[in-house]
Amino acid sequence: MRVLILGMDGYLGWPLALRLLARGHEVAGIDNLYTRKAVEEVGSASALPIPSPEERVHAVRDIMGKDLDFIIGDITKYSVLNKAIRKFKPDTVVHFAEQRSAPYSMIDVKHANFTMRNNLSGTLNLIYAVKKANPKVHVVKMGTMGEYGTPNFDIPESAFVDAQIGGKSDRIVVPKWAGSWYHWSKVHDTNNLLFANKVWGITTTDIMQGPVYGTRTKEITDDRLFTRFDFDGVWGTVFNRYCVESVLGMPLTQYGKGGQTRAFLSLEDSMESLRLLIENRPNDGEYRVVNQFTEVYSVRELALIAKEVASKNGMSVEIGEVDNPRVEANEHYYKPVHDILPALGLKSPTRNIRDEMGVILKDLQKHKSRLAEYKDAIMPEVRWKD
Ligand code: NAD
Ligand code: USQ
Repeated sequence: MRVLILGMDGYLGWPLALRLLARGHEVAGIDNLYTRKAVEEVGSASALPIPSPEERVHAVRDIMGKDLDFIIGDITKYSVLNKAIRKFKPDTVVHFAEQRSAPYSMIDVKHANFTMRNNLSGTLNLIYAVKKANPKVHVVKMGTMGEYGTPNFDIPESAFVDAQIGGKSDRIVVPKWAGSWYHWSKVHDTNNLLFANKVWGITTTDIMQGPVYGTRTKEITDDRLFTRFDFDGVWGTVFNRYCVESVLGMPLTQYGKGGQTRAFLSLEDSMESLRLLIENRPNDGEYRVVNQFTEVYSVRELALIAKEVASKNGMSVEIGEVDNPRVEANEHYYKPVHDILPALGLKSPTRNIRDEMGVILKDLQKHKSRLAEYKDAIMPEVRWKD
C-alpha cells in the first residue's frame, strides 16, 4: 500500500513511517518542522535529540534498507498538499499535521487563532485535495478523545447517536464538550470531515486517541531512529512528564487532586492500532470513528505508578500537588467504548505500563544533563483563566 503521512516529523508520525516501512508499505511524508520551532518558542526541546530530516532519511536507509520520501512543506498551502497527493498517488493519507498542544492554544489570542487556522485549514485542504485527485483515498485523521471532554455517558465509537429532544427522536452527531481551543479545533475538524463524507463520500477513519507515552517501538532499536519526546509544561503529556520529573528528582506535577481520568496507550500500542486501521480500511464511503487507547487511569493513579517504578529504579520522588492551571472537574465519570480495535486483533495493552516506564527511564537517564538544561520549562505557566 502507498501511504502519505502528514506530520511525519512528529512524535507519532516518525514511528508510524518506520512501522509501515517495516511492513513493506511505500511511505512518503510531509512536515513543515513547525513543532521543532514551537517547542523552542517555549524555551524547551525534545528530551531525546532528534536528527534533521536528511539524517533521518539516511538512517532509515542504513538501518532498515528502505527508501523514504520526506517532503518539507506546509499543508495549509493547498498547492503543497495537492502536488504531493498527485505525485505520490497514495491509497491512504494519515493526517497528524496539526498544532497538538492544549496549553499552547490557550496562551493568548494569537496562539488560539494560529491553532484554529493551522488545524482547520490543513484538514480542509486535505478534503479538497483527495476529492479532486481520487475520492477513493482512505483518509485516516487523528482526532482526540478530548473532543468529548469528560461526559457522564459512555463515549461511543460512532459519529451519530439516537436522541430524544422535546419528545421527538432523531439521530444526531454525538455531543462534544472540549476543554481547550486545541481540543475544539479537533471537534471542528470532525464536523468538516463528516460533512465531506456526507457530500462526497470520502472514506474516513476518525481516530479519537488518548494521551500516548513511551520512547520505543519495535522499530526504534537505534538512537538515530528515536522520535521526539516532549516534557515541558506546554508540550509534554502527563506520563512522559512524570518520567522526566522522576529522572530529575522533582515532585511529580499532578494537577490538583489528580482526579482527571484519561484513556492512555503506549507508543507501541498506538503504532499497532494505526497499522491495523490502515491495513483494514472501512468500506468505501464509510465514516468510521475509533476510540484508540488501551488503559484508563486517573492522573493520580498514574503518579502512584510513576512513584513506584521510579523507586524500583533507585529514584526517590514525591507526588506534588500543583494548582490545576486548567478548567477541569475534580472527579468525573469516564468510560469510552473500545470494540473496534480489539475486533481487528489489537491485544491490549501489549506492554505493561510499569515495564514501559522502566524503558523510558533508561532512555532518559542517558540525557539527564540535557533535561536539567530545560528544567525551568517544566512547571505549567499557561493558565486557562488568565
Ligand atoms: P507532534 O507535534 O509531535 O507532530 C505533529 C507534526 O505535524 C509535527 O512534526 C509538526 O511539525 C507537523 N505539522 C503541524 N502543522 C503542520 C502543517 N501546517 N504543515 C505540515 N506539518 C505540520 O504531535 P504528535 O504527538 O505526533 O501528534 C500527532 C497527532 O496526533 C496530532 O494531530 C495530535 O493532535 C494527535 N494526538 C496526539 C496525542 C499524543 O499523546 N501525542 C494523543 C492524541 C492525539
Ligand atoms: N496533567 C497533570 N499533570 C501534568 C500534565 C497534565 O495532572 O503535568 C493532567 C491535565 O490536567 C489533564 C491530563 O493530565 O487532566 C491530560 O493532560 P495532558 O497534557 O497529558 O494531555 P492533553 O493536554 O489532553 O493533550 C494530549 C496531547 C493531545 C491529545 C490529548 C488526548 O497533547 O494532542 O489530543 O492528549 S486527550 O487527553 O484524550 O484529549
